Amino acid sequence: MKKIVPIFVVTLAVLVLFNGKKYDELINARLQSTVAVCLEGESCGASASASASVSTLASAAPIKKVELSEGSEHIVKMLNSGDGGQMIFEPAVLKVSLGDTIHFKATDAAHNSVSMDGMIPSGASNWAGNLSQDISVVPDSEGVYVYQCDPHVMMAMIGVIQVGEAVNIEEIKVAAGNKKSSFMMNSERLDSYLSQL
Ligand SMILES: [Cu+2]
Repeated sequence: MKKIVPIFVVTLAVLVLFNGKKYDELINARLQSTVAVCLEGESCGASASASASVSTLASAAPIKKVELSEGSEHIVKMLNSGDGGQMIFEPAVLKVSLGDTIHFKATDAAHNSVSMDGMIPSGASNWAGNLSQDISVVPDSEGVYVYQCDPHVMMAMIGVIQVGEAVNIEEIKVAAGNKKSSFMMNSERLDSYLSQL
């Protein structure tokens, strides 16, 4: 009779192992099954080609990095509506050299350009234009600057300028993470802009 207990334990262990293996197989099978992605009018291929088209789709939108802007004078328009959406600076992401001038143009009225507190290189001078005012800014330090339009900052009407090397990018990313929750609309804009540097 004493042998019954060990046999029971061994049987139980085997069952647990077997079921565990089965469970893993189930999970693997589920992970391997891909959703077929087919274009209208085309026949759906085998699962191999379906998974291939899934990975193609996933890598189809790489982040486009902004090139160093040509020349030493750069224009940023303040717009009610642009290619990137409503209430927007255009271009919203700019890479320039130290000593370059950025001209903010009040193409549409009731916007301004104001450097954001805690989002410019340490020791750099801030700037603040009036509403509907064209201003020209010559950043005096290397690094990343984030600026806003005061009336539309809640709609993430912001812009990013990299002057020379992005020496303060880590600080800017931390500050951007904290700032994001204050945007009522377009909260993905700042991260998206920073990813283009
Ligand atoms: Cu504005």
